[in-house]
Amino acid sequence: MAQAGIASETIEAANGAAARDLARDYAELGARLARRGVDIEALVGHAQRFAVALPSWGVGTGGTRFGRFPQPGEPRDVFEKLEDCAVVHQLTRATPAVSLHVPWDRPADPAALRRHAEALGLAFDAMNSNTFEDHTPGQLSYKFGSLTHVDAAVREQAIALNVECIELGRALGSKALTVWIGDGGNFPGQLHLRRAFERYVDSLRAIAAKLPADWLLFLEHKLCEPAFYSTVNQDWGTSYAAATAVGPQCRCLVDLGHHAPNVNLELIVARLIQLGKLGGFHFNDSKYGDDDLDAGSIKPFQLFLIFHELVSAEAEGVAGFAPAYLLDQSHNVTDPIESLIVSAVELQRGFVKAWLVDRAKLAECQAKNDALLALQTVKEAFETDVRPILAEARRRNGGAIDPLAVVRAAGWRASCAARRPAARRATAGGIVG
Ligand code: PSV
Ligand code: MN
Repeated sequence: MAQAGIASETIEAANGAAARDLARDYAELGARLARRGVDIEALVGHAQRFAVALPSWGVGTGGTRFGRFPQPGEPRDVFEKLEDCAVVHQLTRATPAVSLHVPWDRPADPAALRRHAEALGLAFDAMNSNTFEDHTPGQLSYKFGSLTHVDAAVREQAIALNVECIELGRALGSKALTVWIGDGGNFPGQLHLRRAFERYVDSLRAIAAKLPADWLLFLEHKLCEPAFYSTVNQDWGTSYAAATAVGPQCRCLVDLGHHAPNVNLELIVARLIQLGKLGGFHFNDSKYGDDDLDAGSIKPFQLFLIFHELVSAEAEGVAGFAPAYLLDQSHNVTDPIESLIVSAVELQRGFVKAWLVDRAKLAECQAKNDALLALQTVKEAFETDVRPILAEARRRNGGAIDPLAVVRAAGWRASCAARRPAARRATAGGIVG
């Protein structure tokens, strides 16, 4: 039976205590926005419909190659992972779906897992295949690659796992498969760079041939790691070339942490929209290298500018524009549930602020080459404090006005620790499982 999340009375009591201040803040912000000709109610509507999927692997503590420091009460299987995800959604009302990783999340009974998710009010987003680790004793090893391996038998094995993901996803109601491979070379000369890419495309074509007509295949690129010299799908250009070669159901997925420092991510997003190949996102943030930190924690302006591109495309009605949003970050020193709550809200903040941009004024600045006023126009939206809008959207959707305070006060982590003795090692999570 699905473990009920936080008692609704707890949320209602906390909301009751916070309601008066929120009403006052909301009215003040509404008046300020009205002076700018902005209807606060429209912004609440945008906040209310914002949704980002949760990674099943994100509710476990992540780690680095130097170690991992697990939380008490970490989920021990996919059923418990969904219970934690449900709490994030219960409080934020912004995370209604979960993305699974196979074989980490391979259920013995998919129908039972689907019933469990439905009982928790959750659906399934994109499936993910793990061919970057060896799982089963005696299997062919992925040490030197998977979909691009020089040995056809290893490629077949990796293709078969992806096909299994599609079949499992069909049983669960998913509509997409995300493929990230760790394939690449650690030393110059190790790989024939062009041949490896050709094998990648051939393997992807074999996977795409098994996709139901209403499914999408997302290709996730990554600059480096685990291969430290060359990565087969290392950047958005490579990803675009592969997605184009594979066909119309294949799109590019942008993980914000998978680029060289200073790369202009919003420009990549704009290009992929323009080319009709933006599949979706893995949201996170990073100071140095990877998908390490929580969304919006380091570069909130960049996150806002990415949403500015996304919202512009939506507002302009770009044909076929419907990217998938997913969080993918490594929670090494925080409670993963708290990080996911804060990150979901951070994304929603970027989304709502992007709707605040005065697009007519911006178009005018662009037409006049007024660079300074153009920047001020986007900054005006970015600098607006939209917290009352986000809180009001959560309140109206039945979530918590202050989700972080509620998850702490309700003692969810402590109750998990009591119910989930760490008899065995918690399942994989984060960058290093
Ligand atoms: C790889 O770093 C990645 O971003 C891919 O999305 C994986 O599926 C995920 O992290 C989990 O390791
Ligand atoms: Mn990712």
